[in-house]
Amino acid sequence: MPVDFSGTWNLVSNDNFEGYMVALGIDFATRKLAKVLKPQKVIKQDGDMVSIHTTSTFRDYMLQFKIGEEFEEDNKGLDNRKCKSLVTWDNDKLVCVQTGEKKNRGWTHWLEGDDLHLELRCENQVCRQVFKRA
Ligand code: VLP
Repeated sequence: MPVDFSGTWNLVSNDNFEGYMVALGIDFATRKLAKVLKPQKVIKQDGDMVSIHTTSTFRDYMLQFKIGEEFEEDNKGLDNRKCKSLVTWDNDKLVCVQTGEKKNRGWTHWLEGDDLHLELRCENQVCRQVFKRA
């Protein structure tokens, strides 16, 4: 296990979240609400088992998976599209490929100094988020 992402993390920057949400087909009213959120992530990593709980004042999203094992993801409360997701290590980066209706969908987590980084990808849009420990 190269890196441990466990902890509570607060969003401090969010570049092109709007473009990512448009690519996911999130409606205008929801985007207006979502763009001002400062979500918190609670990550628990125990061997190959990982849970990522993203919480906000508007909506929460809970993801649990085993690294290297494909699973069905429902994206409930996000775009609500189902996809097949697979999370693997790429050196010290945790990479998720979300196969489904949307091309090039996925995300990558990594640590840089004390910061947690998250790149969210959908179609031709990339959103970059940075989190600091709570
Ligand atoms: C939907 C797109 C905002 C916007 C409307 C609802 C949950 C990696 C991964 C683990 C994500 C987060 C995806 C956010 C997509 C918003 C509600 C915001 C709070 O995280 O950490 O699931 O994919």
